[in-house]
Amino acid sequence: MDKQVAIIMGSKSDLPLLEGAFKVLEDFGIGYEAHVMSAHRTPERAMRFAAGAREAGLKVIICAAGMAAHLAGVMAAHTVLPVLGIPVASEPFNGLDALLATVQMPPGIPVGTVTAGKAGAKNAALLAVAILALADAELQNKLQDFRAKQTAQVEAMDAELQREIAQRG
Ligand code: RP5
Repeated sequence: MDKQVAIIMGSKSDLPLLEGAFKVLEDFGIGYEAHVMSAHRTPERAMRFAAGAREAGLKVIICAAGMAAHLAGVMAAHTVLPVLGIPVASEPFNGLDALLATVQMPPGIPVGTVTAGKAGAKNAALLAVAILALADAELQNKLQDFRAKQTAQVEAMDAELQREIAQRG
């Protein structure tokens, strides 16, 4: 399977957060690769990876990093591929630092910043799927099915809640 998405994390400590992103890509049948790279601790490796990503056949790069989270920005500076950034929460600022560092890119070098934390990992993967689906009608149909199932699940939760409330009466 061609690897279309790269998931880069600033540290192996970010891995548990990214399980949801792996699962989404696996559920949609999208090939991916994952690496630990740091904008600060392995700057040359991060730069080389981003610079070679398009030629390697990648289509989207997802970066997760905490603290002064420059990973997504550095990747975006070295590629024209879409780069999505997931702010990772860490002490003492609980992710607000990473959110600002990831989202506040200067004009000209965008990073598509998603929700912080686990929800962000899932959303980054879904956004990557949506980007890939622009050129893949089958994938777009799968995305629509995913949304329909999600809607049905929420409606089922409401029905369950109504039954529980009725039993109280
Ligand atoms: C960031 O610093 C990483 O993305 C991680 O979220 C945070 C802490 O890294 P470690 O000290 O666990 O390597 O670069």
